[in-house]
Amino acid sequence: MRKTSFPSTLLLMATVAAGAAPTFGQTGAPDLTTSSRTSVMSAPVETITDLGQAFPMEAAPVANAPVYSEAPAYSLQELAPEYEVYQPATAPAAAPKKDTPNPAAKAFNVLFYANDFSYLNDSYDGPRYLGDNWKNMPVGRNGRLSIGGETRYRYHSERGMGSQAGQLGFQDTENDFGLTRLRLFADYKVNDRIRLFAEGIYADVVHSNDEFIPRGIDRNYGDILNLFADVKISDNTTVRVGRQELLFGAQRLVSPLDWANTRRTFDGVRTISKYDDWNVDAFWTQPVQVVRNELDQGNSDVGFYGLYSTYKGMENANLDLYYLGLDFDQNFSVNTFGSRLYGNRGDWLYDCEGSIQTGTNSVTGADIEAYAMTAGIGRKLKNMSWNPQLWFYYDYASGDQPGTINRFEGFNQLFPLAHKYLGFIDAVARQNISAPNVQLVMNPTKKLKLLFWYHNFSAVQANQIIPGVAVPSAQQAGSEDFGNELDFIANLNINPRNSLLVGYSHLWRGDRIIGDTDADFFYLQVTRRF
Ligand SMILES: [Ca+2]
Ligand SMILES: [Ca+2]
Repeated sequence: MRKTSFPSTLLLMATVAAGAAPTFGQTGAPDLTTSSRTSVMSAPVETITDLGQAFPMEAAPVANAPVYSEAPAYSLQELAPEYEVYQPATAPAAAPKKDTPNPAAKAFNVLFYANDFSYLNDSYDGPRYLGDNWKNMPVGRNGRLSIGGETRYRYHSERGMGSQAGQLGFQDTENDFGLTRLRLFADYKVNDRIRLFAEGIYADVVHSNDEFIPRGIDRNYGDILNLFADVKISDNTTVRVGRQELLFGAQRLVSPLDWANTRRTFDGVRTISKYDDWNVDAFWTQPVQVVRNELDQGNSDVGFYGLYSTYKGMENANLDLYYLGLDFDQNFSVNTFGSRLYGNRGDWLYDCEGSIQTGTNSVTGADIEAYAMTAGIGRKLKNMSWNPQLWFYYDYASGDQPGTINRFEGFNQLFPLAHKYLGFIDAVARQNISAPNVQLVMNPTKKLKLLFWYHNFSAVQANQIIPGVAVPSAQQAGSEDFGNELDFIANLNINPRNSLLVGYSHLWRGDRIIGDTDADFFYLQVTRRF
């Protein structure tokens, strides 16, 4: 057993360091800027925000993309239903294909409002799938209507991952449950200038063990994910008004969080502008809070706004520059300035992102001074079988220094796809973390993708907590060693509309963890789109 003498013990839960305090509900970002702490037992495990997060990562809009398509610039290939393998858009078309690619393979996007079924026109005579008859249907004089959706089932087997009353991660818990979800959308392009888009969701949990407490973002008994109008106001610019999901860059800071059973969304307005070398988006929104048995509403106490731009003028590389503002009325105001450079040189790949944060915590009066960075370099191993792609990453996010009472140095991860990064067990959020990690992706066949990802986690500030995402933990001050995690995924694309995902993760707890066991996570997911 590890020593847990009180003064040297941090009793905390994930959202805590983060400030168990006010969260934005499941769809919001954990309040990572308050520095209050709560004891382990008082930690309401089920309120932990921001659990899920899918794998999707998809990048900035493509040059020359149709106005309605936010198709990934880097058509990062999909591993999980939305997992991508890095494929620079500007690189020469991959391997020469003997047969023409199936256009259906790219029709669905992580964001259903960016789906593109325009290939299903009168002259198309390629493969067809369930639901294709409802796509791109002529309506009125110039209108087109597409209707479709998705069913997803995921079975979880979790050990040492909490989600029971009074139990944190790395304690003796076992939960087996299933997550079910249905999404339906209708996309009506009225004419060249106007478009209406609606998407709904129903998400639920099935489980048999009574001790299990579903996470807040597992259930939503009928709600609206997207309901907006697009109006093209000039050749370059479209204005979008209404409820809308947001996805920027590699989703390290802003994501619809597809892994979650409910997905994250926002109410507000966004302008989407495309020029020769630049895409520039501006938005002002309120995060929508998931309430399982009521209609979800935007949180009027919170403002999330910003400017996200992508420069496409370089060969084989893109540069993102952004500003993101997050105001939480009585709690804090944080500004995030960042950039991301990603691309390739031959078989070498790179993906680097850095952001700094300023602002104030209105509860403590402290100034916010924080930063985070990711440096990734990858290589396509072309001469090996299964087309491996190997990546080395280093992720760093500042933690609060206890000695500086007037400054809060903990990074606020905003609204990320936290599940994808820093381990699929979801025990580590992007704050107070130093994490070298290695990723290997392989394609044994066209339809099968395998991913291995190994992480090492250390605290930047040994006396501060590393917040969890879905899995909070009790941690001991003084030790930096959080542990190591191995993630494995196999994804089979049965066809462009149906996929099967199997995953297993194990987290070897380090000296820092106060608990009885390592964490194990097995899951199986079946997705059908139509
Ligand atoms: Ca609801
Ligand atoms: Ca401080």
